[in-house]
Amino acid sequence: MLVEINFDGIIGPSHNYAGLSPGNLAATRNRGLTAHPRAAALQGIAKMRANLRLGLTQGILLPHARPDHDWLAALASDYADADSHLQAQAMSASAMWAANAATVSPAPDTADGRCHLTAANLVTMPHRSHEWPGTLAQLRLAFADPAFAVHAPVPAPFGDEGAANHMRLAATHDAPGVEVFVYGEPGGPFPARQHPEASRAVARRHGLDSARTLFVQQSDEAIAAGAFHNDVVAVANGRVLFAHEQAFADQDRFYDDLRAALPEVEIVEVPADQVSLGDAIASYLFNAQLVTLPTGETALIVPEEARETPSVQAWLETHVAGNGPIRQVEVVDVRQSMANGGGPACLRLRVVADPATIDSRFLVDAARLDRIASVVEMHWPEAIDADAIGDPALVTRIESARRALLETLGTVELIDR
Ligand code: SUG
Repeated sequence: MLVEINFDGIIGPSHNYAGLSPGNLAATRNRGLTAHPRAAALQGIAKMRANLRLGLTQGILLPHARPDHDWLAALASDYADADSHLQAQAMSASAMWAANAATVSPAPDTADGRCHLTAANLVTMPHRSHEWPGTLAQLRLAFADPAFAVHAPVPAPFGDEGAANHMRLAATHDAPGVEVFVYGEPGGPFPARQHPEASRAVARRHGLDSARTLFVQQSDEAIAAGAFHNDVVAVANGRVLFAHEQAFADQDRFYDDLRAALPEVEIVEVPADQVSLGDAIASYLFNAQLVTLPTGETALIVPEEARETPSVQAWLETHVAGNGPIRQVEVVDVRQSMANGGGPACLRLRVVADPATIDSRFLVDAARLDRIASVVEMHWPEAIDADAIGDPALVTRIESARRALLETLGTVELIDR
């Protein structure tokens, strides 16, 4: 039986605020702050526990080997001698944002009836450009069953940021769906990270039906206002598209095409005169997990920041009190990730699959989350100052913390990745 599984990136022990992502306003604003990796990882675990309580199926992706010595070696450098910007890029815990790990096309959408996953190349940001080998190694383990086809990234220079720029709509998760790829065009103040050529290549590899595949341009205003990924201004689940009025370059045409491909679609558009693009991006209203509960109702899992933004709170209250498709709002605290521009939806990769076909080391229940939390409590650094990342004692601590997690989960084969 096919169900939607949310694979959350466990927040790694090197989580820090180095301000590495221009165009990501939170990360830039918080550059230099002291980060709290232990609290960060426990917040992520608490979010997963809450999702289990809602009756959702939960998976995990693991922190990558940091610092990334292989990447530094390819640059003819090593950690101790590297310039501080290379140290920060090699140390980044950015693999936590699993929405950028890959693009996933569930089996009902593909020509060969397998679920296809393409690891994202993330070439636009140097600190993320070396994530893919670690991601690919994990995807190949977790999805080794013949029910899946796991692909290496699309080659550079075509930037691909994975599921953060991809939406899937379908009458039910196990029915054929419409896949929407959202790309950006360069020319604005910030980089457009998703190249249309990458999206088209992913769609071809996955064997998607062109009648159910849309390529849509993200609006320049959204990128300029800080929506560095589409999932900061839009999210879809089942037959519901939830989007800001200014998310797309040609909103009307997109909606027409979507209605033609999926007549039962329900579009929930938030008008700019009720929630400005600025408020949407600051609150991460759309970087929410839009999920189907076991009852069949749709729930929205938002960060606390959404509740604290008056225009957003007012919109949510009115929508839930009315007859809109979102029937329930859940609130989670992921503030440590949020300060780097990563909300609830950034932290997860959705895969529609039969859980029995997935390597069980990548699936969690409450007891397994308790074991992961114990490792985090014992081994994750309490705090990392931005100017401390070159400290050799910190490097040792981070590496042994990750080893302890891999040993607990039985995944030591990933130690160098
Ligand atoms: O790529 N932040 C991430 C946040 C990714 C959010 N993901 C989604 N929207 N799906 C990024 O900008 C900040 C890292 C730093 O500055 O240290 C960072 O990489």
